[in-house]
Amino acid sequence: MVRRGKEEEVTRDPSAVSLIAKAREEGVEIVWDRYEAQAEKCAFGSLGICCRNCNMGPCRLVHPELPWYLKRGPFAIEAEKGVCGASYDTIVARNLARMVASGAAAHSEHGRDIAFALLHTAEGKTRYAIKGEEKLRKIAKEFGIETNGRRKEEIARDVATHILEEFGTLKGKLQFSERAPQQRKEIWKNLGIIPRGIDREIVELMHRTHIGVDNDYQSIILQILRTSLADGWGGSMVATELSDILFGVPRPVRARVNLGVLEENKVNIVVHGHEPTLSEMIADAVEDEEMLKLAESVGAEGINLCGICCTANEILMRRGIPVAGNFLNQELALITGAVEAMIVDVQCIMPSLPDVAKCYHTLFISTSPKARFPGAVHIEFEEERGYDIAKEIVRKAVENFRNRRPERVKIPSGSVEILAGFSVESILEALGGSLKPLLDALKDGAVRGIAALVGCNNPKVRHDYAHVEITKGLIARDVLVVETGCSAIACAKAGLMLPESARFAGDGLREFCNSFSIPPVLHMGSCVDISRILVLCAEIARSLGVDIADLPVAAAAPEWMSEKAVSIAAYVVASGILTVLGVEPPILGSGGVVNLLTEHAEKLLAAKIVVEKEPKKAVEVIVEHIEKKRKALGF
Ligand code: SF4
Ligand code: MSK
Repeated sequence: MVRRGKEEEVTRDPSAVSLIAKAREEGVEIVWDRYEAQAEKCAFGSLGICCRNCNMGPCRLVHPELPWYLKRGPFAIEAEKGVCGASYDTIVARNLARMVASGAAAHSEHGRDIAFALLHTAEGKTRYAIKGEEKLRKIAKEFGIETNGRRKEEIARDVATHILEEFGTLKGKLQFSERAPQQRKEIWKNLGIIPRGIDREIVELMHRTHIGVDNDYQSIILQILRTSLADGWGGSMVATELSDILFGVPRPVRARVNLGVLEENKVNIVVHGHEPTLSEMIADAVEDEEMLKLAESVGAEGINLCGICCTANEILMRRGIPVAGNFLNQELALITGAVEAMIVDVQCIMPSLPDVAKCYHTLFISTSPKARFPGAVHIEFEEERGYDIAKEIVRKAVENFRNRRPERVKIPSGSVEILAGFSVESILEALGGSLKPLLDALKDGAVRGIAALVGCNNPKVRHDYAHVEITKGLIARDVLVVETGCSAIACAKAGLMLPESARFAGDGLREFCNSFSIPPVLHMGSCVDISRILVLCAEIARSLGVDIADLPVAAAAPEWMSEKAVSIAAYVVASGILTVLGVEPPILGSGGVVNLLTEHAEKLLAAKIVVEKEPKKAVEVIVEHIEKKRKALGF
C-alpha cells in the first residue's frame, strides 16, 4: 500500500496523488498495492530463462544473476539446459517471440475489426459514415483499385476486401510495406524479413516456438522482426488508415486532460481500451436529445464523456473528447466515486476494474466478445446495431447517476489544456502544405532531429516521470517530439502539448513552433498510430533520398509494459530507428539475444535497442545519435 505522504513517489501526475490517498483511506486495492504484494520479481522470469513450452518442464536455468538462495543449498538450480536440451539463447528468444506474437496479434486483430467495420459500412449495414474520402481514394490507388466514377461506398468495399486479404495474402508481401524507402526494403529483402502476410507471420512465429522447431536464436529473432513488421507496416497501419477513412483524418483540436476532466454535476461515462468503433457511437449517443433529457430527469446537468488509454486517444484526436488519463490512471478514475459507467473494449484494461467499480456505484460494462471480465455487466457490441447498443449503455449510465453517493465523490481540480490531432496530413497542413519547412529546419539545425516517445506506464517506475523528463530534455535540446499512446497522455497532462509550451523548447525549436503555431510535442494518436510515425519518417527519408536509418530520428518507450510494446520496439528498430527502452526487457539471460539486439542489430538493420533507465542519460543517448546522423548527412 502506498504510504501516506509517499504518493508522489509513485506518480508525477498531480491529479493522481489525492486519489491514491483516497484509495488507501477507503481500503480499495489498486495497482501499486498489488505491485508491492508481488515483492521481489521472479529472477528466472526477469532474465527470460524459464520455459513452459512443453510438459517436460517447466524448466529453469541457473544464472549468475539469480539470488544466492537459488544458487546454493538444497533448492539450488543446477540446470544449464532445459529437459529437451534448449539453451539460454533458445529459451530467451522463444519467450521474446511469444511476446511479439501476442503484441502483433493484438494490433492486427484491432486492424481486422476496423476493416470489417469498413466493409459493413460500405454494404450499408452500419450507421458509420465514410468521413475520410480523400484517404479512401489514396489508399484505393495504392492497391490498384479503380476510383474513377465510382461511389465512395463501392471503393470502400473493394479497399476493405483487399485489406482483409492482406491478413492471409498469397502475394508474398504486404502492400503497405511498399511505403518504406527502397533502401529499407533492400535490407528487409537481404535479411529475408519482408512481411508476407499479417496472420502468416504471427502463426509462423508461434509455430517456431513449439518444442523442437526453431532452436537457433538468430533465426527466431529474424522471424520476430518479420512478424513485428507485419504489425507496424501491416496490422497497425491498417487500423490507423481505415479508422481515418471511417471516422475522419485527425485535425488539430483543443481538449482537456487528467482526472480533473470528470464533472461533479454531470453523468460521467469513461470509455477505455483501444478500438474506436464503440466509442464513436457512444460519442454520438451522449449527444442524443433523448439521453440528455433523461440526464436532466435524474438531476444531472448533462453527460460528460471522457476516455482512458488509447480509446481516449482515438476520440480525442478526432473529436476533442477529454482524456481522464493513461494506463495507471484507470483505477483512479473509478476511485473518484464520480463515474457512472466505465465501458471497455480490448487491451490494457486491468482485470481489477470490476472489483474497484463494486466499491462505488460504478457500472463496469464489457462490450467485446473477445474480452470478458468476471464481475462485469456484458453488453456485446455489434456494428450493425451500434447506435442502439450505445444508447442502451448510455441509458444505463445515466440511470445510475441516482445511485451516486456524493459524500464519496472527490474529483481533482485543474485539468490541463492540450492541442491534439496531429496526423501526418495535419502536420503537413500546419507546415503550409509540404514537408519543406521541416526539412529546411532540420538542415539548418534549428530543429536538430525528431524523437518519437511512445508506450505505456509501468508501476516498476514512477508514473509518467520518464515520459515527461525525457520529453522536456529533448525539446530543450531542439528535438521535435512526436508521441502516441500513454506517453502522449503523460506529456499532455504535463502541459507540454500546447503551442505555448514552445517556451520550454530550445531557441531553434521554439522559433520553428512559433512560426507554425504548433506545440513542440505533437500528439499523433493511439498505439496503432505509431504507424503514422513510420509514414512520416518514410516521407522525410524519401524527400532526402536516404534510408530511414540515415535520419536524425530516434524513439523511446520509457515506461513500457505490454507485449504490444515489444512488437513495437521490434518493428521500430527493424524500420531503422534507434529505440531506447526505459524498463529492461526479459532477455538478460541470453548473451546471444542481448548482443544481437543491442549491438549486432546495428550491422544488420542500421539501428538497435538501447536500455537506459535514467531519463537524463536517455536524452543524451538520443541527442548523441541524432547529432551523429546529422553529421553523416552533412546537415
Ligand atoms: Fe523444458 Fe524444453 Fe519443454 Fe521448454 S520446451 S519446458 S525447455 S523441455
Ligand atoms: S494504451 S499498450 S498501456 S501505451 Fe495503447 Fe497505453 Fe501501452 Fe496500453
